Amino acid sequence: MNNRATTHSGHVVIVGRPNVGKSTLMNHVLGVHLAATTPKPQTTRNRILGIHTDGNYQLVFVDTPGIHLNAKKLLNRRLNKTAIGTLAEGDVIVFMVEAGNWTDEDARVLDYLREVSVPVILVVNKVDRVADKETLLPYLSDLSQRHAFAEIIPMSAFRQRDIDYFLGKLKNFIPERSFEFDEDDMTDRSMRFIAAELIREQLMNSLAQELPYALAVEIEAYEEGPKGVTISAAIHVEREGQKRIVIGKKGEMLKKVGMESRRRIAGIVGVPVHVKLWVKVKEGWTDNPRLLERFNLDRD
Ligand SMILES: Nc1nc2c(ncn2[C@@H]2O[C@H](COP(=O)(O)OP(=O)(O)OP(=O)(O)O)[C@@H](O)[C@H]2O)c(=O)[nH]1
Ligand SMILES: [Mg+2]
Repeated sequence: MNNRATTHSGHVVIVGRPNVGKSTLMNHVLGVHLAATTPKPQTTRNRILGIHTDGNYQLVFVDTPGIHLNAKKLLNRRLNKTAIGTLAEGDVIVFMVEAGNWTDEDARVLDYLREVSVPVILVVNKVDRVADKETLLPYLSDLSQRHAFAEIIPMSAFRQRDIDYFLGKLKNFIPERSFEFDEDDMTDRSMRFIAAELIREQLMNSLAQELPYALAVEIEAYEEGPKGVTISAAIHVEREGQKRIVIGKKGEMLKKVGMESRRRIAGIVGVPVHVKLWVKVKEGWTDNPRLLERFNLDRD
């Protein structure tokens, strides 16, 4: 006889403009640094699942690229398409904005959300950044006029008690359904994919403004041996000049990125990790359908 309590399971799609903290929220729910997060917009490029199983609830978070305006390059159009494409799979949508800010890009995201039939929860993130908390009330009241949100939750994705409150609210929207994944699954993505993301994260963190968008990381080998994991990755840039910057003086930049990404990846796999990096020039890859496909940027 099956005496297990009824299970609940559903997809929680997180959308919003770039840099509001979507991936940070997912990582803090999971308690693992799975998705790349950086202070720069357009960090996330793919749909990534983060699976949070707690008792008889399985919440499948769907992290998405930030929806943005002025998407001129094919890469940017793909990012928007990926994000918008995930809306259909949500049992509930989390629309994230940044406390105190409402931009044209936020408005564009909301336009897409007006078309969905499932509940939309508005998460107002980064409240820790608001010095004068009194300014928050008129801001929240203005947002509540813009759409019939199922909930409005101000929070900081860094604060555990905010995460706990958010999860508690979220559970009300998760239907009775059998689990889709094993209880200890954390993501739908391979460690190869996650490793490439965490290497790109460290590159984005280390490089100045424009260059991060010209980068793609491709794992050429991922070998598990008795001494740990050895990863060989190619970093693709668009121009020779960019290659020089990524390598850095006497290879210092590459060395730093290798060390930091090694630490991040080891934090997930739990064994020592070695990272070998190469830089290659692929002119115009951000507008090239064949190369976008090769770098996993064609589907989702
Ligand atoms: N102060 C503060 N910073 C936050 C909070 N949440 C996220 N951040 C920071 O905001 C920046 C962007 O976070 P991400 O999680 O990469 O944002 P994102 O929405 O996934 O961005 P894209 O992937 O580019 O769409 C990072 O520097 C985070 O550390 C928060 O609650 N408070
Ligand atoms: Mg992200």
